[in-house]
Amino acid sequence: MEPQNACTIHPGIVDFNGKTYLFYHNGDLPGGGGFHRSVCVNELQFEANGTVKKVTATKEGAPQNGVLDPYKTVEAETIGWESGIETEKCSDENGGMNIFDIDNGDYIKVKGVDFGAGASMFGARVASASKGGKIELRLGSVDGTLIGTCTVKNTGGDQQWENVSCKVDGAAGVHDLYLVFKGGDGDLFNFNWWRFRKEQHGNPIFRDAFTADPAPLVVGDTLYVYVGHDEAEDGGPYFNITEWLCYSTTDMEHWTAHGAVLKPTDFKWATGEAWASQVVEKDGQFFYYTTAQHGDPNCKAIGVAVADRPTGPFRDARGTALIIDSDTPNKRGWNDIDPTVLIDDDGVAWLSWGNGTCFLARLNSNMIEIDGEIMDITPESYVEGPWLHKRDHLYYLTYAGFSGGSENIRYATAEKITGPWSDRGELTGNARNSFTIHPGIIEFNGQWYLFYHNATLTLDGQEGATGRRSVCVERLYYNADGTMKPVEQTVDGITSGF
Ligand SMILES: [Ca+2]
Ligand SMILES: [Ca+2]
Ligand SMILES: [Ca+2]
Repeated sequence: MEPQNACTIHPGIVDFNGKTYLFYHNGDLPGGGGFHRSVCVNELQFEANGTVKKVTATKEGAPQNGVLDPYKTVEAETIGWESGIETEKCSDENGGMNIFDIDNGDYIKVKGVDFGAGASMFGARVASASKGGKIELRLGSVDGTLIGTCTVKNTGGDQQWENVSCKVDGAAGVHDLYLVFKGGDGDLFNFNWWRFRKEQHGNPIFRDAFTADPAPLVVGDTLYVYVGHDEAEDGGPYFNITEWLCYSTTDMEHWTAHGAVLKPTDFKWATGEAWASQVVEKDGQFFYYTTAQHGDPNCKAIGVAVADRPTGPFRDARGTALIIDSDTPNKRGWNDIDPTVLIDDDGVAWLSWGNGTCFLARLNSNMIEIDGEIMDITPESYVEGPWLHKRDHLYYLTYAGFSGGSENIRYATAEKITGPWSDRGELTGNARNSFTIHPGIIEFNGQWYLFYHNATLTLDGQEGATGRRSVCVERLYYNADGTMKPVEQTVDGITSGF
């Protein structure tokens, strides 16, 4: 490369996305030169003999290498070109930097944004100590096609962050996106991040089958949800659940059905009844803790199956049930149901389960034996369906309680998993059209979710019912003291808001 108009030059060379790049500096920014330098990049190419071709420094820089995914959170400080804005350190959680000095007419250009089949919403994380303003979303140029306008109001401070959103129409395929800021005089607002949302159908999330008792599991970049397959017929028994199904997603928008991954009859001691269950991962193996009907003795029982992959094939890990009725003090024939497992930060796994009584026991490190005594940790208004999770240092026991003639979701928290547990009241109200409800709580890509079921789906002319349920999901938020904010069961699910 020829000398640039700064008093030094400095190479930095790297391979990225199949190309090689030369970083250097020049003095081309307005006011630059001498020791006021600015970093540049051009592509580096090689001769057949391995020597490097001479690089011509260009104003255009290196061509775009890939497209930008607008459906993942994009930092507002992700910039292809800008006019009038500056960056500063952001005080928001995981905020990195934020954009400030946003005046009327300033803009950010982001090149090569791949909207795919189409976007339906735009959301942004903003703060404003003034009257706020608007973010115009335009394609191709600063006055190009307007696909949406997002309004920002005063948030009570220039580091008081809130989410705002707007509907979007007409964005599909790859475009240069312009975020154009409009408003009155002076600083309008600060801007941390943004993302778009695809078209979605909301709740229930699975529409190819009736599904119940959701149990989410994150493995790498994929979220799996294990469910019971509801197949009750009108006039028949309330419940007819003969297998467990699995679905997966990487974006919470597109779900892949994996079909049946386990049946009660895969346990030679079981006769049927694929009731509530949970899968956890330990050392690359996947353990499926299930409820099933035991043959002899005739009772509900907890089994455990194991697989090398989250989608199976799962096989009985013991050859016998893990828990049968006589293992617990109240021998009612059907109270040993609904297992949940939490693997604690110290690697110790805990199993909780039960109808009417909530039991807790340590699992052996092999994950298929109870280690020590079975404790009773029954919380307030407990019915069944416990779900254990941990966030920071707090344990959460979320479960189906009872209110107004059917189940709701309640929870308790504790500093130690063995208790004492503090009652935290209702998390949700009753499920629509379903006597039962069942929580499944997980964090995925930085967002917490509550999975549950109702019975609002009509499929192949069959309406939802007690034995024809359907799995739904809502976003879950915490208060500063670690308690969970009450969750409203919605039709839109996670398709609206950000
Ligand atoms: Ca400005
Ligand atoms: Ca940011
Ligand atoms: Ca029992």
